[in-house]
Amino acid sequence: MNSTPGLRIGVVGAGAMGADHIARITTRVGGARVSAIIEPDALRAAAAAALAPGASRFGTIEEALDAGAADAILIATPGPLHESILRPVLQARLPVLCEKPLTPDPESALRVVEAEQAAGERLIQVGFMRRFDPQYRQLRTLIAAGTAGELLMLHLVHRNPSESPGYAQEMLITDSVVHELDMVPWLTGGRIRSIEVRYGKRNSLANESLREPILVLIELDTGVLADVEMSVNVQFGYQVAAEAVFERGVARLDPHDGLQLRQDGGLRVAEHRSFTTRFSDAYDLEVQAWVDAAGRGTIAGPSAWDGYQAALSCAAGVRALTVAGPVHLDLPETPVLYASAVSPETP
Ligand code: ISE
Repeated sequence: MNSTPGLRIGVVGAGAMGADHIARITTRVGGARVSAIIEPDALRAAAAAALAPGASRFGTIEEALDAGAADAILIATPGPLHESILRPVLQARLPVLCEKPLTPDPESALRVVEAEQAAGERLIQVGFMRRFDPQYRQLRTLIAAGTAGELLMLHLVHRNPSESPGYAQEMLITDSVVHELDMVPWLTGGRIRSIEVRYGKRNSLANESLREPILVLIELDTGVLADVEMSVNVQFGYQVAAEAVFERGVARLDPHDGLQLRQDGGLRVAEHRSFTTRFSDAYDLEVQAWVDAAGRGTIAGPSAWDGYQAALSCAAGVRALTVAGPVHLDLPETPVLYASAVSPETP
Protein backbone atom coordinates (compact mmCIF):
# COMPACT_ATOMS: atom_id res chain seq x y z
CA MET A 1 0.00 0.00 0.00
CA ASN A 2 1.05 3.65 -0.24
CA SER A 3 3.47 3.19 -3.12
CA THR A 4 2.07 6.36 -4.74
CA PRO A 5 2.75 9.70 -3.07
CA GLY A 6 -0.96 10.65 -2.70
CA LEU A 7 -2.35 13.10 -0.15
CA ARG A 8 0.38 14.37 2.18
CA ILE A 9 -0.97 14.22 5.72
CA GLY A 10 0.48 16.08 8.70
CA VAL A 11 -0.42 14.32 11.96
CA VAL A 12 -0.53 16.58 15.01
CA GLY A 13 0.06 14.69 18.26
CA ALA A 14 1.97 11.43 18.42
CA GLY A 15 0.47 9.92 21.58
CA ALA A 16 -1.40 6.62 21.49
CA MET A 17 -4.15 7.81 19.12
CA GLY A 18 -1.76 9.73 16.85
CA ALA A 19 0.58 6.75 16.58
CA ASP A 20 -2.40 4.50 15.80
CA HIS A 21 -3.45 6.83 12.95
CA ILE A 22 0.12 7.10 11.63
CA ALA A 23 0.38 3.30 11.45
CA ARG A 24 -3.06 3.14 9.79
CA ILE A 25 -2.22 5.73 7.12
CA THR A 26 1.13 4.10 6.43
CA THR A 27 -0.10 0.52 6.14
CA ARG A 28 -3.84 0.39 5.50
CA VAL A 29 -5.07 3.61 3.89
CA GLY A 30 -4.70 4.07 0.15
CA GLY A 31 -3.90 7.33 -1.66
CA ALA A 32 -2.19 9.02 1.28
CA ARG A 33 1.01 9.09 3.30
CA VAL A 34 2.20 10.74 6.49
CA SER A 35 4.43 13.60 5.35
CA ALA A 36 4.78 15.44 8.66
CA ILE A 37 4.68 14.60 12.35
CA ILE A 38 3.93 17.60 14.54
CA GLU A 39 4.83 16.75 18.12
CA PRO A 40 6.87 18.77 20.61
CA ASP A 41 7.92 15.72 22.67
CA ALA A 42 11.14 14.45 21.03
CA LEU A 43 10.80 10.86 22.25
CA ARG A 44 7.24 10.52 21.02
CA ALA A 45 8.10 12.18 17.73
CA ALA A 46 10.99 9.77 17.18
CA ALA A 47 8.83 6.73 17.97
CA ALA A 48 6.16 7.98 15.56
CA ALA A 49 8.70 8.77 12.85
CA ALA A 50 9.78 5.13 12.90
CA LEU A 51 6.22 4.25 11.80
CA ALA A 52 6.26 6.68 8.88
CA PRO A 53 9.58 6.61 7.06
CA GLY A 54 10.24 9.85 5.20
CA ALA A 55 7.98 12.05 7.34
CA SER A 56 9.44 15.40 8.44
CA ARG A 57 9.22 16.42 12.09
CA PHE A 58 7.95 19.75 13.46
CA GLY A 59 7.39 21.11 16.96
CA THR A 60 4.35 23.27 16.08
CA ILE A 61 1.56 23.35 13.51
CA GLU A 62 2.69 26.82 12.40
CA GLU A 63 6.16 25.51 11.47
CA ALA A 64 4.64 22.65 9.46
CA LEU A 65 2.25 24.98 7.63
CA ASP A 66 5.01 27.53 6.89
CA ALA A 67 7.10 24.71 5.38
CA GLY A 68 4.16 23.61 3.20
CA ALA A 69 4.72 20.10 4.56
CA ALA A 70 1.16 18.78 4.24
CA ASP A 71 -1.96 18.88 2.03
CA ALA A 72 -4.23 17.86 4.92
CA ILE A 73 -4.02 17.69 8.71
CA LEU A 74 -5.10 15.02 11.18
CA ILE A 75 -5.35 16.25 14.79
CA ALA A 76 -4.88 13.66 17.52
CA THR A 77 -3.94 15.82 20.50
CA PRO A 78 -6.05 16.17 23.66
CA GLY A 79 -9.26 18.19 23.08
CA PRO A 80 -8.17 21.36 24.95
CA LEU A 81 -5.45 21.93 22.29
CA HIS A 82 -7.75 21.55 19.28
CA GLU A 83 -8.92 25.16 18.87
CA SER A 84 -5.41 26.63 18.71
CA ILE A 85 -4.39 24.02 16.11
CA LEU A 86 -7.58 24.31 14.05
CA ARG A 87 -7.33 28.10 13.66
CA PRO A 88 -4.12 28.23 11.55
CA VAL A 89 -5.22 25.12 9.63
CA LEU A 90 -8.50 26.82 8.69
CA GLN A 91 -6.57 29.95 7.70
CA ALA A 92 -4.40 27.80 5.42
CA ARG A 93 -7.65 26.24 4.08
CA LEU A 94 -6.47 22.67 4.49
CA PRO A 95 -8.85 19.75 5.04
CA VAL A 96 -8.65 18.49 8.60
CA LEU A 97 -9.74 15.38 10.45
CA CYS A 98 -10.02 16.39 14.11
CA GLU A 99 -10.29 13.66 16.74
CA LYS A 100 -13.25 13.98 19.09
CA PRO A 101 -14.18 16.19 20.81
CA LEU A 102 -14.04 19.13 18.38
CA THR A 103 -13.23 21.23 21.46
CA PRO A 104 -14.07 20.64 25.13
CA ASP A 105 -16.80 23.31 25.53
CA PRO A 106 -19.55 24.95 23.43
CA GLU A 107 -17.97 28.42 23.49
CA SER A 108 -14.73 27.30 21.86
CA ALA A 109 -16.61 24.93 19.51
CA LEU A 110 -18.75 27.84 18.32
CA ARG A 111 -15.62 29.95 17.71
CA VAL A 112 -14.27 27.13 15.50
CA VAL A 113 -17.58 26.89 13.61
CA GLU A 114 -17.52 30.67 13.06
CA ALA A 115 -13.93 30.52 11.79
CA GLU A 116 -14.94 27.78 9.36
CA GLN A 117 -17.98 29.75 8.23
CA ALA A 118 -15.66 32.72 7.59
CA ALA A 119 -13.53 30.42 5.40
CA GLY A 120 -16.78 29.67 3.53
CA GLU A 121 -16.29 25.92 3.14
CA ARG A 122 -16.52 22.77 5.23
CA LEU A 123 -12.93 21.81 5.93
CA ILE A 124 -13.33 20.06 9.28
CA GLN A 125 -14.41 16.45 9.77
CA VAL A 126 -14.77 15.37 13.41
CA GLY A 127 -13.53 11.92 14.43
CA PHE A 128 -16.75 10.38 15.68
CA MET A 129 -15.65 7.01 14.33
CA ARG A 130 -18.71 5.06 15.44
CA ARG A 131 -20.56 6.53 12.47
CA PHE A 132 -18.27 4.40 10.28
CA ASP A 133 -18.70 1.17 12.23
CA PRO A 134 -20.44 -1.37 9.97
CA GLN A 135 -22.71 -2.63 12.78
CA TYR A 136 -23.92 0.83 13.81
CA ARG A 137 -24.51 1.68 10.16
CA GLN A 138 -26.63 -1.45 9.73
CA LEU A 139 -28.68 -0.48 12.77
CA ARG A 140 -29.15 3.03 11.36
CA THR A 141 -30.38 1.60 8.07
CA LEU A 142 -32.82 -0.67 9.93
CA ILE A 143 -34.18 2.26 11.95
CA ALA A 144 -34.63 4.39 8.83
CA ALA A 145 -36.26 1.54 6.88
CA GLY A 146 -38.89 1.01 9.58
CA THR A 147 -39.24 -2.68 8.71
CA ALA A 148 -39.46 -3.61 12.42
CA GLY A 149 -41.82 -0.71 13.06
CA GLU A 150 -40.95 2.57 14.79
CA LEU A 151 -37.95 2.70 17.12
CA LEU A 152 -39.15 3.14 20.73
CA MET A 153 -36.11 2.83 23.01
CA LEU A 154 -32.36 2.23 22.94
CA HIS A 155 -30.38 0.50 25.68
CA LEU A 156 -26.71 1.31 25.31
CA VAL A 157 -23.66 0.00 27.14
CA HIS A 158 -20.26 1.71 27.16
CA ARG A 159 -17.61 0.10 29.37
CA ASN A 160 -13.90 0.93 29.63
CA PRO A 161 -11.50 -1.50 31.33
CA SER A 162 -9.89 1.22 33.46
CA GLU A 163 -9.61 4.99 33.67
CA SER A 164 -6.98 6.71 31.60
CA PRO A 165 -4.56 8.87 33.68
CA GLY A 166 -6.18 12.12 34.86
CA TYR A 167 -9.71 10.89 34.09
CA ALA A 168 -12.02 13.27 35.99
CA GLN A 169 -15.74 13.12 36.77
CA GLU A 170 -16.90 15.33 33.91
CA MET A 171 -14.87 13.23 31.44
CA LEU A 172 -17.51 10.52 31.92
CA ILE A 173 -19.54 12.85 29.68
CA THR A 174 -16.99 14.88 27.68
CA ASP A 175 -14.57 12.03 26.89
CA SER A 176 -16.82 8.97 26.86
CA VAL A 177 -20.61 9.59 26.63
CA VAL A 178 -19.81 12.25 23.99
CA HIS A 179 -19.87 9.31 21.56
CA GLU A 180 -23.47 8.43 22.44
CA LEU A 181 -24.43 12.13 22.40
CA ASP A 182 -23.26 12.28 18.79
CA MET A 183 -24.40 8.80 17.80
CA VAL A 184 -27.95 8.69 19.16
CA PRO A 185 -29.24 11.64 17.05
CA TRP A 186 -27.31 10.34 14.01
CA LEU A 187 -28.65 6.82 14.48
CA THR A 188 -32.27 7.78 15.05
CA GLY A 189 -32.77 11.07 13.20
CA GLY A 190 -34.05 12.77 16.38
CA ARG A 191 -32.74 15.80 18.28
CA ILE A 192 -31.74 15.65 21.93
CA ARG A 193 -34.33 17.30 24.17
CA SER A 194 -32.98 16.49 27.63
CA ILE A 195 -30.24 14.62 29.47
CA GLU A 196 -30.43 13.14 32.95
CA VAL A 197 -27.75 11.34 34.97
CA ARG A 198 -28.36 8.79 37.72
CA TYR A 199 -25.64 7.14 39.78
CA GLY A 200 -25.15 3.44 40.37
CA LYS A 201 -23.45 2.03 43.45
CA ARG A 202 -19.92 3.45 43.32
CA ASN A 203 -17.20 1.18 41.95
CA SER A 204 -14.53 1.08 44.69
CA LEU A 205 -11.86 0.55 42.00
CA ALA A 206 -12.40 4.09 40.69
CA ASN A 207 -9.95 6.83 41.74
CA GLU A 208 -11.23 8.48 44.89
CA SER A 209 -12.53 11.61 43.17
CA LEU A 210 -14.55 9.61 40.64
CA ARG A 211 -18.11 8.41 41.15
CA GLU A 212 -19.11 5.82 38.57
CA PRO A 213 -20.85 3.96 36.97
CA ILE A 214 -23.51 6.34 35.79
CA LEU A 215 -26.75 5.86 33.90
CA VAL A 216 -27.43 8.58 31.35
CA LEU A 217 -30.96 9.07 30.02
CA ILE A 218 -31.11 10.82 26.66
CA GLU A 219 -34.56 11.95 25.61
CA LEU A 220 -35.18 12.82 21.95
CA ASP A 221 -37.78 15.11 20.42
CA THR A 222 -39.18 12.04 18.62
CA GLY A 223 -40.14 10.49 21.98
CA VAL A 224 -37.38 7.88 21.75
CA LEU A 225 -35.54 7.37 25.06
CA ALA A 226 -31.96 6.09 25.14
CA ASP A 227 -30.29 4.88 28.33
CA VAL A 228 -26.51 4.54 28.54
CA GLU A 229 -24.67 2.57 31.19
CA MET A 230 -21.27 4.27 31.41
CA SER A 231 -18.63 2.39 33.39
CA VAL A 232 -14.91 3.08 33.30
CA ASN A 233 -13.39 0.44 35.56
CA VAL A 234 -14.82 -2.91 34.55
CA GLN A 235 -11.32 -4.47 34.41
CA PHE A 236 -12.16 -7.38 32.09
CA GLY A 237 -12.17 -5.54 28.78
CA TYR A 238 -13.71 -2.85 26.56
CA GLN A 239 -17.35 -3.20 25.59
CA VAL A 240 -19.91 -1.24 23.66
CA ALA A 241 -23.29 -2.83 23.09
CA ALA A 242 -26.75 -1.75 22.02
CA GLU A 243 -30.27 -3.07 22.05
CA ALA A 244 -32.84 -1.23 19.95
CA VAL A 245 -36.49 -1.81 20.84
CA PHE A 246 -38.91 -1.44 17.93
CA GLU A 247 -42.67 -1.79 17.71
CA ARG A 248 -42.33 -5.27 16.23
CA GLY A 249 -38.79 -6.39 17.01
CA VAL A 250 -35.54 -5.96 18.90
CA ALA A 251 -32.10 -5.51 17.31
CA ARG A 252 -28.87 -6.18 19.20
CA LEU A 253 -25.29 -5.11 18.65
CA ASP A 254 -23.12 -7.53 20.56
CA PRO A 255 -19.87 -6.43 22.19
CA HIS A 256 -17.95 -9.43 20.85
CA ASP A 257 -16.87 -10.03 17.30
CA GLY A 258 -14.15 -12.55 18.08
CA LEU A 259 -13.94 -16.30 18.43
CA GLN A 260 -16.25 -18.13 20.81
CA LEU A 261 -14.52 -21.25 22.05
CA ARG A 262 -16.35 -24.07 23.80
CA GLN A 263 -13.80 -26.31 25.48
CA ASP A 264 -13.24 -28.19 28.76
CA GLY A 265 -16.86 -27.76 29.79
CA GLY A 266 -16.75 -24.01 29.34
CA LEU A 267 -17.28 -21.19 26.87
CA ARG A 268 -14.52 -18.69 26.23
CA VAL A 269 -15.26 -15.44 24.40
CA ALA A 270 -12.49 -12.99 23.60
CA GLU A 271 -13.13 -9.48 24.93
CA HIS A 272 -11.73 -6.36 23.32
CA ARG A 273 -9.22 -4.61 25.58
CA SER A 274 -9.48 -1.17 23.98
CA PHE A 275 -11.56 0.99 21.66
CA THR A 276 -8.65 0.95 19.20
CA THR A 277 -9.27 -2.73 18.46
CA ARG A 278 -13.08 -2.67 18.77
CA PHE A 279 -13.27 0.22 16.32
CA SER A 280 -10.22 -0.52 14.20
CA ASP A 281 -12.32 -1.17 11.07
CA ALA A 282 -14.36 1.96 11.75
CA TYR A 283 -11.17 4.05 12.07
CA ASP A 284 -9.82 2.59 8.81
CA LEU A 285 -13.07 3.37 7.00
CA GLU A 286 -13.24 6.83 8.55
CA VAL A 287 -9.70 7.84 7.56
CA GLN A 288 -10.06 6.33 4.07
CA ALA A 289 -13.34 8.20 3.50
CA TRP A 290 -11.74 11.44 4.71
CA VAL A 291 -8.72 10.98 2.41
CA ASP A 292 -10.97 10.24 -0.58
CA ALA A 293 -13.19 13.23 0.20
CA ALA A 294 -10.19 15.55 0.61
CA GLY A 295 -9.26 14.61 -2.96
CA ARG A 296 -12.71 15.86 -4.03
CA GLY A 297 -12.38 19.02 -1.91
CA THR A 298 -14.97 18.00 0.65
CA ILE A 299 -15.47 16.04 3.88
CA ALA A 300 -17.14 12.66 4.37
CA GLY A 301 -18.47 12.56 7.89
CA PRO A 302 -19.47 14.54 10.97
CA SER A 303 -18.90 18.27 10.47
CA ALA A 304 -17.76 21.05 12.78
CA TRP A 305 -21.46 21.77 13.32
CA ASP A 306 -21.94 18.18 14.56
CA GLY A 307 -18.95 18.77 16.84
CA TYR A 308 -20.60 21.94 18.19
CA GLN A 309 -23.91 20.13 18.79
CA ALA A 310 -22.02 17.43 20.69
CA ALA A 311 -20.29 20.12 22.77
CA LEU A 312 -23.69 21.66 23.65
CA SER A 313 -25.03 18.22 24.58
CA CYS A 314 -21.93 17.55 26.69
CA ALA A 315 -22.38 20.84 28.55
CA ALA A 316 -25.94 19.74 29.44
CA GLY A 317 -24.64 16.28 30.38
CA VAL A 318 -21.97 17.77 32.66
CA ARG A 319 -24.65 19.85 34.40
CA ALA A 320 -26.76 16.72 34.76
CA LEU A 321 -23.91 15.13 36.75
CA THR A 322 -24.68 17.51 39.62
CA VAL A 323 -28.38 18.40 39.37
CA ALA A 324 -31.36 16.17 40.02
CA GLY A 325 -33.70 15.47 37.11
CA PRO A 326 -33.41 16.16 33.40
CA VAL A 327 -31.40 19.08 32.00
CA HIS A 328 -33.22 20.49 28.98
CA LEU A 329 -31.49 21.39 25.75
CA ASP A 330 -32.58 23.78 23.06
CA LEU A 331 -30.29 23.11 20.11
CA PRO A 332 -29.88 25.93 17.54
CA GLU A 333 -31.04 25.69 13.94
CA THR A 334 -28.44 24.43 11.45
CA PRO A 335 -26.72 27.27 9.52
CA VAL A 336 -26.76 27.21 5.72
CA LEU A 337 -23.15 26.03 5.37
CA TYR A 338 -24.02 22.80 7.20
CA ALA A 339 -27.58 22.26 5.97
CA SER A 340 -26.91 19.90 3.05
CA ALA A 341 -25.29 16.49 2.99
CA VAL A 342 -21.69 16.83 1.79
CA SER A 343 -21.73 13.85 -0.50
CA PRO A 344 -23.88 10.79 -1.14
CA GLU A 345 -21.59 8.61 1.01
CA THR A 346 -21.63 10.89 4.02
CA PRO A 347 -22.49 8.84 7.06
C1 ISE B 1 -11.91 7.35 24.81
O1 ISE B 1 -11.29 8.62 24.84
C2 ISE B 1 -12.60 7.17 23.50
O2 ISE B 1 -12.82 8.07 22.74
C3 ISE B 1 -13.26 5.86 23.37
O3 ISE B 1 -13.83 5.70 22.11
C4 ISE B 1 -14.31 5.74 24.44
O4 ISE B 1 -14.95 4.51 24.36
C5 ISE B 1 -13.70 5.91 25.83
O5 ISE B 1 -14.72 5.89 26.79
C6 ISE B 1 -12.94 7.23 25.92
O6 ISE B 1 -12.31 7.31 27.18
